[in-house]
Amino acid sequence: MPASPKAYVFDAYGTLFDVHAAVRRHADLAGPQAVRISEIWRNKQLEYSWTLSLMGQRTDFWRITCDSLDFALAAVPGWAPGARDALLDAYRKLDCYEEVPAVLKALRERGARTAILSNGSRRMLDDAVAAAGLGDLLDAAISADDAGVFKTSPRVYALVEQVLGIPPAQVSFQSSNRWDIAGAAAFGFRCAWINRTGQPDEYGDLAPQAVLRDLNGLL
Ligand code: 2OP
Repeated sequence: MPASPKAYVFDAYGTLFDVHAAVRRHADLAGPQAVRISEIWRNKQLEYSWTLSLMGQRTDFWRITCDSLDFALAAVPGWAPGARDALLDAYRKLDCYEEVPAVLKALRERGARTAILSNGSRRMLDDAVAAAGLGDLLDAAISADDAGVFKTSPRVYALVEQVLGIPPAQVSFQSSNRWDIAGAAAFGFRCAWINRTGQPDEYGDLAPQAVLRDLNGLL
């Protein structure tokens, strides 16, 4: 049986922080198609990250987050004035999922290191971690900014060893994004897919070691 991981590294958006919390918080401003706005916003944000990475263009994830919201608001009618600013402000302070603080605390009590590895810009991650009160429960919040490219480039996953000094085989990587798990598995991390919404599996050749409903399954 493999030894326990020395580090637990988490994707941020969708895994620790609920990306749909911003629209939920301002459902009155987002209008009758709030859920659709949130879905388009997230999907376009990811699309832009992959498109720009393939072009070799370096772009701040906050810029992508603003551009993708602009697309969603242009595509879906019915939102109220002030929606854009309110949604962007809320995105900087997203709710974390309820089990996150206790799970991070328990992992650290076992002696493991804990960290975020995210496409989010350094400032976005600092704001999100502070707003959710997770600062004392994380050893590091590692931004893809430092690699100049977004996940699923191996250069991003390589930042973990550079920052924590722990080799990939001793790292457990958690993400709710199956595409991120595929990238992390290809890189050599042990992976847990946090399948919060019961999605069907994909990327069959790049499977996680575990599929969990939420982060409590790590304990
Ligand atoms: C991340 O936090 C975008 O969810 C992705 O890296």
